[in-house]
Amino acid sequence: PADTNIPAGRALVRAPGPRLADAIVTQAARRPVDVALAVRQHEAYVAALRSAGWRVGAVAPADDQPDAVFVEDALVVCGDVAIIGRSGDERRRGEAPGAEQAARELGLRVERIEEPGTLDGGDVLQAGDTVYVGRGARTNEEGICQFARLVGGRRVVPVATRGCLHLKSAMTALPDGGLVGLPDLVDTSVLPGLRVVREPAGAHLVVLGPGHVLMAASAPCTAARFAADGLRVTSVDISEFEALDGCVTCLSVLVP
Ligand code: CIR
Repeated sequence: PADTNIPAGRALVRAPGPRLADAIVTQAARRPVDVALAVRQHEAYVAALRSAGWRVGAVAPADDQPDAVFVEDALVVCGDVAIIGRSGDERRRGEAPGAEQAARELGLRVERIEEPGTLDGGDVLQAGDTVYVGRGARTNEEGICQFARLVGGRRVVPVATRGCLHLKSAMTALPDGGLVGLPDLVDTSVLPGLRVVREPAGAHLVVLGPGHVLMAASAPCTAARFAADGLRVTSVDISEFEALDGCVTCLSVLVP
C-alpha cells in the first residue's frame, strides 16, 4: 500500500528493451547481462517507487535503443519545464523523441538542448534551489549554458567531473539537500560540502520523500549508516543495470 504521508508525485520509467545487453559500457568491465533478471529488477524498482507513493507512468519503449531504460539521461524536469537532453554519446540520441512525447503528455513546457551543446540528465542534480550540473564525459560547457538559460531563476553550479560517467555517478543529495558522494570524482571546491561515502554505489540516492531514500543493494554499509542517522532506506538490487554503468538514479525521472 502507498505511504499516505507522502504527497504523490509522478515518476517516469522506461521498460528495458530486448537489446539491453548491447547498452554502452565505458566505466565497468563488460560482463554478460541477464536480461530476464534485469526485467525483474526493473519491476521491483518500479514497485519501490509505487510503494513510496509515486504514480508511475511509462515512457513509450524504444526497443532499438539499448540504453533507453536509463530514462533520466534523455529528460530533465525542472519545475514546469522539461528539457530534452542531447547526449555527448551519439548512440543515445535516438531516445529523445519518446522522452519528449512523455513530457508533453505530462503537460510540461518542452525545451531542447541544441547542437553544439550536449547534456545528459545524469549530470543534473537538483538540490533545493540549486542545480548542480556536471561537466565531463557527456555534458559540455555549451550544454550547461543552454540549460542555465532554460531554467532561468534557478541557481546553476557547473561541477567538473573526472573518472566517472555522470555527476550523479559521483554525488547526489540527501532529503535535506546535503550532498553525499565520492570527492575524488568531482571538483569539490565549488560545493558547499560533501559527505564522503566509501562504497561507490553509496553515492547514489533517489529521494523518495521526506526522510526516505532509495539506494542500490550494493551499498549496504552506506545504507546502514544513513539508517542509523534516522533515514528510512529502501534498497533494490539493480546488479544488471550496474553492469551497464547504470545506477539507482538513472532508471526514473521524478516529477514532484
Ligand atoms: C550509458 O553509458 O549511457 C549507459 N549505459 C548508462 C547510463 C547511466 N545513466 C545514469 O547513471 N544517469
